[in-house]
Amino acid sequence: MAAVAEQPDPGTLAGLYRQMLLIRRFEETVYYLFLEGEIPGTLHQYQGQEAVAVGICGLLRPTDWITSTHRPHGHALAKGVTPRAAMAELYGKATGCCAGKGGSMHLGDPAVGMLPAIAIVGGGNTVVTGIGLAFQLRRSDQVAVCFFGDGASNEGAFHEGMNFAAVRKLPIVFVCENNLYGASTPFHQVSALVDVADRAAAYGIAGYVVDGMDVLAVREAGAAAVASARAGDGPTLLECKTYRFVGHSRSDARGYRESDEEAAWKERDPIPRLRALLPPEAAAEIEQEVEATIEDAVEFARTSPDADPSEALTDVYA
Ligand SMILES: Cc1ncc(C[n+]2csc(CCOP(=O)(O)OP(=O)(O)O)c2C)c(N)n1
Ligand SMILES: [Mg+2]
Repeated sequence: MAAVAEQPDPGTLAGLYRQMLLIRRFEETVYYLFLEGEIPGTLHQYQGQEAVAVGICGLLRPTDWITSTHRPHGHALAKGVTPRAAMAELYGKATGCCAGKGGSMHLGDPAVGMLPAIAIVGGGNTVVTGIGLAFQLRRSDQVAVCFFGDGASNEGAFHEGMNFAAVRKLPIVFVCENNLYGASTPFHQVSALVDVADRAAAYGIAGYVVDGMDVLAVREAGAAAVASARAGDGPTLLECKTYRFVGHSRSDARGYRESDEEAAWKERDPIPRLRALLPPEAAAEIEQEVEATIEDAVEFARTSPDADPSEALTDVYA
């Protein structure tokens, strides 16, 4: 694990708390709305993993890009998709970040540097090399970040993407969110290596294990990896050990997990952990703000027009 991180200034700490809480409350709210039948489809939720998206995306510029997965709500909000645009997308509304055509598994917006999320496991791991190569060929100092799961690390795309990025020294940070399971499959049953980070050595790049339940540790490890990519020193693999507090998707009763395992990880919830570093009044003020933001987003989504069927084939490139 990375060393204990140095504490950022109070404004930065407050910002990290606001972002993590925004994601948590967004997720809790959409779960309720999904059960009420207001949100169609299914949801793959991010409760528990907030420190990873917030720790990394807080280091990026609007012109840096990220790729994401079937579990993209946290990445989208952390990279700058507005709560209104994200909520409206989940509702299938024309005002959503993908005009209501993508839904939960495809959140994104090129305007904020997020490729609409790819739900094919490992899909982002090769696509991100194209983004990184474009940045390199243009001689820009932009950085691309690829978020992916432990399950994706056993896909061929993981290996191809890592190798290509390493050999071409592309400006990429690979961020593995190891939440211990690929759906119901425990990672230890499908990997003889304990740490995904150790695989970096096979490609000749650095890999680090990071406490993914500590936003400051993620931020510290991420800062070095982003700086290295931006300086032209090539990719890094960060493995953030984390845990999803909810099922894989909304139909998952989590029968494959022990309740004491869940309780042990809840003890490490990144949100109260950071709150303890803030003055209580400042934290309470942020909590009120976040509630108002979420209420506003729900109201916006509810009252927005549905995506128009006549638009179904616009923005389709093949
Ligand atoms: C190529 C491919 N295989 C299988 C699936 C079905 N599937 C969706 S999510 C998932 C598990 C992914 O696990 P992981 O990469 O650890 O991400 P997590 O769900 O834990 O965030 C699977 C098998 C898929 N979407 N794509
Ligand atoms: Mg996983």
